[in-house]
Amino acid sequence: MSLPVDAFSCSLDSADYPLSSLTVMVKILHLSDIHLGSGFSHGRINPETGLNSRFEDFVTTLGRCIDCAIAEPVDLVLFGGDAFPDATPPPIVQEAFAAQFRRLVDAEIPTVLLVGNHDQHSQGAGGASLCIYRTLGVPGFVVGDRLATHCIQTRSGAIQIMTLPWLTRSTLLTRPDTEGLSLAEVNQLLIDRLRVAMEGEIRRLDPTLPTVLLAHLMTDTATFGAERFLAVGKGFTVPMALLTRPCFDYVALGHVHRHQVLSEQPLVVYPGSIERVDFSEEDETKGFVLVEVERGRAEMVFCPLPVRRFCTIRIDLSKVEEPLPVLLQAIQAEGIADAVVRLIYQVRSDQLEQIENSVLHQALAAAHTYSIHAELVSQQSRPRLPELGTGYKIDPLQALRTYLANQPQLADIAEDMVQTAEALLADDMGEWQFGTERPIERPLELGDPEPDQASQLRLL
Ligand SMILES: [Mn+2]
Repeated sequence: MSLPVDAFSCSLDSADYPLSSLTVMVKILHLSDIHLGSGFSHGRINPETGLNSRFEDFVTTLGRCIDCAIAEPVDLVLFGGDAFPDATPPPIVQEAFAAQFRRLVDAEIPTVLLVGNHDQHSQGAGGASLCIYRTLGVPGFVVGDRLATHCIQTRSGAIQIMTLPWLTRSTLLTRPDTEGLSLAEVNQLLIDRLRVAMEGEIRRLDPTLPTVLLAHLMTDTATFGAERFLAVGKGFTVPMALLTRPCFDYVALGHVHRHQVLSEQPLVVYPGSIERVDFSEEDETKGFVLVEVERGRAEMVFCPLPVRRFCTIRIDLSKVEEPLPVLLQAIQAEGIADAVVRLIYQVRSDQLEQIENSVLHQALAAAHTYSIHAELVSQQSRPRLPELGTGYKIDPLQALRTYLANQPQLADIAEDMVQTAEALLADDMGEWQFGTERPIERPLELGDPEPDQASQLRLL
């Protein structure tokens, strides 16, 4: 369904707003990456409601964002994409999301919902979970599922919002376009097409109105701490030069979960996710941003949210005499009350019987939830896969084969993985559907896994 039904498009004739260039200052709440319905493994069932406690956490946190939008009140809410973990959330999750955003309708605060990669359905005719808000004609709601400019009349005046949803290769390129091209060449072609498409939109902008670009993408300068090797094929990165155009007074981004300001002129901002989705976000402050935008100027303030703490306790006991007291001390040193706790300790096999599990469980009882990971260290401190230990240099393909040889549960797909890796390494697109964007369910882990980075990538 591609009929543009946009109640808020208006004529871009500035004669409608003769004083706009002098007077319009629009206050915006910009939030992103809600991922409502994810992270259940870090929660527990609330016996009073029967619901997962992490689901309740996410709903509470989303509620706080909406509370703020209404209390200010802001003139406009911009959501930067990734509402749910996938495009087909369970009804209860969809309902919780709708119930919060409904409050903005009641408060008559216009809202733009941008489509992120997690919101797009990759099967059949595609579509996005958020498009239902357009189909229903929810008053004041705009769905950004294509590159388009929406002129929105707010309480404080008119503002232009250019929406740029998550782009896939198939959005901008056809199969013949990419035949015989390397991955790098395809990326370049995508960027070129995007540049042309954006140029067309930019030429139609009213230069007197405040203008915001709302986009779900990875910029070439964002930090997200993941291996470049793992990032291959996940999507293309957009050069900052495409975003830092003088026609934009504010660039509202979504996709990267770590809050960051990428440019001051114009302001280019990832607000980050509103809740910790997993341990990769343990050290990140979560929140949203409030922005004041007028033509030629924007100011923002980051508003932290009081979200549940994640806490990793990592300790090597293999060289201590009395492992249990040391372990208990390490737990007590952390404020674990109501936190999601991950205890990772290394022991020698001969120390194992000194670790009393019942005592450990007691020590961790104050946590909201916890998991315990014991890692055995042999006297020679041999790496888990000796072939992948330090001091060995092997190529990525060999590393993958070695890893797969030690993972019998992956035997079914091992050959596919090797072939895909070969194609990627050879820069050969082949049958690799770049940008079909089914989220990778299991991150690729080579040797000693870096679960934080791998899962961060999976969730973006
Ligand atoms: Mn995303």
